[in-house]
Amino acid sequence: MRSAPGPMAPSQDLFAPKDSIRRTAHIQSLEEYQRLYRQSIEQPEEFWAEQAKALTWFHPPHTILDADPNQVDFSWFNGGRLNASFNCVDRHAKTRPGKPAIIWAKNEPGEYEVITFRDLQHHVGRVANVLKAHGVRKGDRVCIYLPMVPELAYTMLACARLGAVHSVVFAGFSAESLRERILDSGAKVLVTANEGPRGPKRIPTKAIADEAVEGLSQLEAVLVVRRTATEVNMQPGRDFWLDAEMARHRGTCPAEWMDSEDPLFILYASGSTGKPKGVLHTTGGYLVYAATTHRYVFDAQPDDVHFCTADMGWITGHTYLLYGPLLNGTTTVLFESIPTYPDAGRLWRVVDDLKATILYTAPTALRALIREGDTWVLKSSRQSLRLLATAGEPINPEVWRWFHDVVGEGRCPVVDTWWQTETGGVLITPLPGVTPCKPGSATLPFFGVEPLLVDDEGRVIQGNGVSGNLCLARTWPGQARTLYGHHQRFVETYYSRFPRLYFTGDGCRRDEDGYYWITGRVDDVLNVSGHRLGTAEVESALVAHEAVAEAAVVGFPHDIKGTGVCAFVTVKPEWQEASTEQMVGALKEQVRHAIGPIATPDRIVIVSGLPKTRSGKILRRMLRKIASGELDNLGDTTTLADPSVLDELLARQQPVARPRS
Ligand code: 7RM
Repeated sequence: MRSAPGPMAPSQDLFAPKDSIRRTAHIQSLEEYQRLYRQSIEQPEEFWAEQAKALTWFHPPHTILDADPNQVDFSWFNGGRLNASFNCVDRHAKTRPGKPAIIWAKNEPGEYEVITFRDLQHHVGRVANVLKAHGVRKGDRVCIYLPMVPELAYTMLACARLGAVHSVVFAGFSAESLRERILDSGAKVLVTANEGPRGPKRIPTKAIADEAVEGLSQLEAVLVVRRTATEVNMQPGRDFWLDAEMARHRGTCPAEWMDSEDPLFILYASGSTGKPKGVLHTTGGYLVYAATTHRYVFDAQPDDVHFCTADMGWITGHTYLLYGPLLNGTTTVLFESIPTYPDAGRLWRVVDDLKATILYTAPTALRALIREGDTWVLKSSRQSLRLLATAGEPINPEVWRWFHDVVGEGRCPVVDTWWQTETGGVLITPLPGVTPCKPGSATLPFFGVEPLLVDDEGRVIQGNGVSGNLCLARTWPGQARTLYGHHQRFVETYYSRFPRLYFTGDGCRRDEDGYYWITGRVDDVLNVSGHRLGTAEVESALVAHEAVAEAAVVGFPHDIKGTGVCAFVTVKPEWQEASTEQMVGALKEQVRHAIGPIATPDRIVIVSGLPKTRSGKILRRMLRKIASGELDNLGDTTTLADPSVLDELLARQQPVARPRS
C-alpha cells in the first residue's frame, strides 16, 4: 500500500517546468532557488535586509531580527519607520499615476470600474480624513463589514495611513459574529454598506450591522457605503453616508510614520475551540513578507493583472488581493461576485474581459466548476493567463490536473500555496517555472522558512519519506505576533504543544524527494488499524472517480480498527440516477484500488451537499460527529453556509448502534 496521496510514483509524476512556460524574471533555476534558500536560512538577517529594500522606509531599520523565543516575542526591522498606505499607493501614484491599481469587477457580468493609482490616492486620502473627523487616531481599531466594493480597499488603506488598526469581518458573517469581533477588538468606528449584491443575493449588511451594534456604546460612528439605491435605517448622530462624508473632505492626508512593530491589522480566524482568535499582524514584517512572497510566488511582472478570487474577509484577500499586489505596483482585480454567477463561465469571462495574467483561487471553487463540465471553460479564450495558483486546502491531484490541463491548457504553471492566517503569507510553495511540481504537493519551503516534522512525543523526525506534525523552527517576517489582547492564548495555541516550535495544526508528509504534502489538520488524520491515513488521500481517491463531485472523509470509532472510515460524497448531476448500492460498491472499489484495502471506507453516504463554512471549508468536525452518532452536540451550526444540508445529513445517516444507558 502506498501512503503518499500522489497516484503515481514520483518520477512519473514530476510536472517538470516546460520550455513553453515563460521563465520567472526573479528566479531563473532550481539551483538559484536552492542557493538563495540556503542563504536565507544561514544568513536570515542579510537576506531579509535585502528584501526590505523593496519598500520605501521613512527611516531604515537598525536591527533586522530581535527575538526572545522564551517569551514568544519576535520583532522584525526594529527602528524602521514606514507606512503601508504610502507604500501601496503614493509611490506608485507618483511614478505611474494612470496605471490601473484596482479593477472592480461588479456583481453583474460585464460591469467594471477602473481605479488608477492617482484615483486610489485621492479616495484613500478622503476616507482617511473622514475617519480622522470621526475621532480615529493612531492605534484605534476600525471594524470593516463590507461587501467587495472599492471602499473596502480605500478604508483598509485609509486606516493604515492613519496608523489605525483595521479588522475586516467577512460580510457573510452573522450579527452575532460581527458583534463578538467588534467587542473583542474594541473598535470605535464601523464601516459597512447599505447592502451587498453577491451572486443572485443581496446581503443586508446594514440591517445585520444594526443588530450587531445594538446598545454598544464603544462605537462613535457607523459609516455606510451606498452600494445600491435601497433605503436603510440611518440612526441620526451615529450613522453617516460615506459618500457624503467623503465629498466634504480633502483628498490629501499625510501618512503617519509607523514603527515596524506597530499593529497593521487584526483578522479573526476560527480555531479548534469555538471562540475566534484575533490574529494580529504588524507593519514592517508583514509588508516585507507580503511584497517578497507576491513577487516570487506569483512571479510579479509590471504588466500583470492579478485576479485573486478570495474575499477580503480572509487572509488571502488581505495579502494577495490588496497588500502584496499593490506593494509591487501590480493591477489587482476586486471581484464582487461568485464563480457560479450567473453561470459557471463567470471566472473565465472575467479573465478574458480583463486579460488577467494570474488566477489565484481555492480548490473548493475548482471542484464546483468541474462539476458543471468543461464546456464553460472551453468556450473562453484564457490566452492572457500565464500562472494559476491555489490555496486554502489540499488540492486533489485530479483537480490539480484539471486546472493545469483544461484551464491552463498545459501552458501555465500551477502553484499550490500552503499557508495560514497566522503566517501572513505563503510558506510552502513551488516557484513558478522553476520548481518541478507533483499534483497535490505544495512542494518546497519559501525563503527563510524552515519546516520541521515532529512526532507526537515532540521528537523531530529527520530524513525523507516520513510524516508528522508540521512545525516551523524559526520565525519569518510575516508571522502573526500575537492574538489581540490575549498573548497567553497565543503562546498556548501555537507554542505549547511542541515547546519553542510554532505548531501549525497540520499534518504533513515529506516524501522521498523532500517534497511537502499537507495531509490536513492533524485531527483529520485517521489511524486505521494502526495505519496512518490522510483523509485527503481518501478524498482524492474518491474524487478521481468520474461520478464524484466532492468528498469529505472522517473517522468514527470502530470496534476492531480503532478508527473506521466514513465518506460523505456528492455525485455529478448526470450520475444522480445511478443506484446507490452500485455507486457505493464502485466507490469502495475505487479507494481500495487507489490506496489499498486499509483505506476502503466502511461507510459511504451519498448526499446532495456537504456542510461548509462561508469560506468554503468543509466542516469535518460536524461530519465526524454525525458519523460517530454524536447527534446531540453538533457544535456551532451557525457557521454553515447552507443550513439545509444538515437536515439532509441527519435524515440520511444510519446511526451507529450504541448501547445507551
Ligand atoms: C491561506 C488559508 C489555514 C489552513 C491550513 C491548512 C489549510 C491552506 C493549503 C492548506 C493544504 C494548501 N489560511 N491549507 N492552504 N492545506 N494545501 N495549499 O487558507 O488560515 O484560512 O487556513 O488551511 O490546513 O492550516 S487559513
